[in-house]
Amino acid sequence: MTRRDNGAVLDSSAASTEARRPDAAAPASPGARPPAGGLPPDRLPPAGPSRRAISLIVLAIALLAAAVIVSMATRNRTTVDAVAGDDGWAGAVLEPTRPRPEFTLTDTSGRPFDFAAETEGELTFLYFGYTNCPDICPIHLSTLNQALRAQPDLSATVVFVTTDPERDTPERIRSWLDGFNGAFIGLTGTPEEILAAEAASGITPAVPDAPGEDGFYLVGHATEILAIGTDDRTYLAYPFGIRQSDWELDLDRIASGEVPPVASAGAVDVTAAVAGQGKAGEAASVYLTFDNRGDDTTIDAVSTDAADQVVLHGTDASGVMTDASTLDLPSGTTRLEPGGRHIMLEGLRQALEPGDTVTVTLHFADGETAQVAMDVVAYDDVLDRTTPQEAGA
Ligand SMILES: [Cu+2]
Repeated sequence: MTRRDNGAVLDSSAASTEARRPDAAAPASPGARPPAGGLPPDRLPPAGPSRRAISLIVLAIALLAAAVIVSMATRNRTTVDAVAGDDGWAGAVLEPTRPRPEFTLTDTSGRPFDFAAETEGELTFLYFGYTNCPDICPIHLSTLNQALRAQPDLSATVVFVTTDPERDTPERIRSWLDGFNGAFIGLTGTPEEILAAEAASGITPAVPDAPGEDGFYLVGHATEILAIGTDDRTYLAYPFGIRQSDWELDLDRIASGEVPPVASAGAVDVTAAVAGQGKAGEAASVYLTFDNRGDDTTIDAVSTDAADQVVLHGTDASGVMTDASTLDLPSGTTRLEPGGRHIMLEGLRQALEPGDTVTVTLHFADGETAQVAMDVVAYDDVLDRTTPQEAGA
């Protein structure tokens, strides 16, 4: 159940940011394991301000946390239900999944590293931490390295981004990573560039603590390792504390071509999603693939902030496109693809261009909803991205 809880916490980056702040202020030893369900940055409380100021801050944070937890519990019910299905992944499945993050930093040889371009199409593990970290960073990276070594047929790229660019020189990052695996990629940049990379990855920004008398300081940072698939979706997050054996189970599944769904609602998984490009004021098509593990069901409506209205287009017996008010999803696989049924976003509020992301919400007849975030692709890529893929999917 702990893992399910993590999935819920990670559901939206905004919620997880807020939810984690209280942990950052709570007393915690750098060696302590985070409580189940939360992913606290590994940091000590600051030593500076007065007790009264701290207790006021703690009170304010506690109230904020309570509000966030209540609102999360309300807003994410569907997701919690969905994640509690039969997915069984050891990592927390991100719902909705996100595209591969786009940012550029500098690698340990001093060259610019365009993350999305350099790792495109590769299974990638992305982690933000720092080399002076007393335990979480070394244990987490070492566990990942051992799990990957146990799966030698699986090709994966591991990218470490420092959250402490002042002390973590490229040379220091290189020698520290070499202690785990010489193939691990290390990145650094200006504090602004690193913040941008954290934001692009949906990761809580790291915050350095005040230095002690000896000048040493810890850095509070998010502790999840993100997994980004060969389909360029960020679909799993591994919180600190995950065991090597659990990680190996997920790597087995990934190696056999299995991927976490784009989104889930009840017994329905959305296993692929892509949107075509479109100009502002005009229309764009959305193509989804559904895997319905339960009884026949129906999507009653689709909503989005990206367009004035959403129309479900069906095809009648003679192949003529017709407006349909609902979309039937019989048990099994249903594919919306070019030339067949699709979802039209009409009256785009702004242009959708390749590389953008668009989010729609599916409303099922039984009251379930699912948010689906997808890449916008150029017309000439639509067929490639909607054609069925083999390999276990
Ligand atoms: Cu760390």
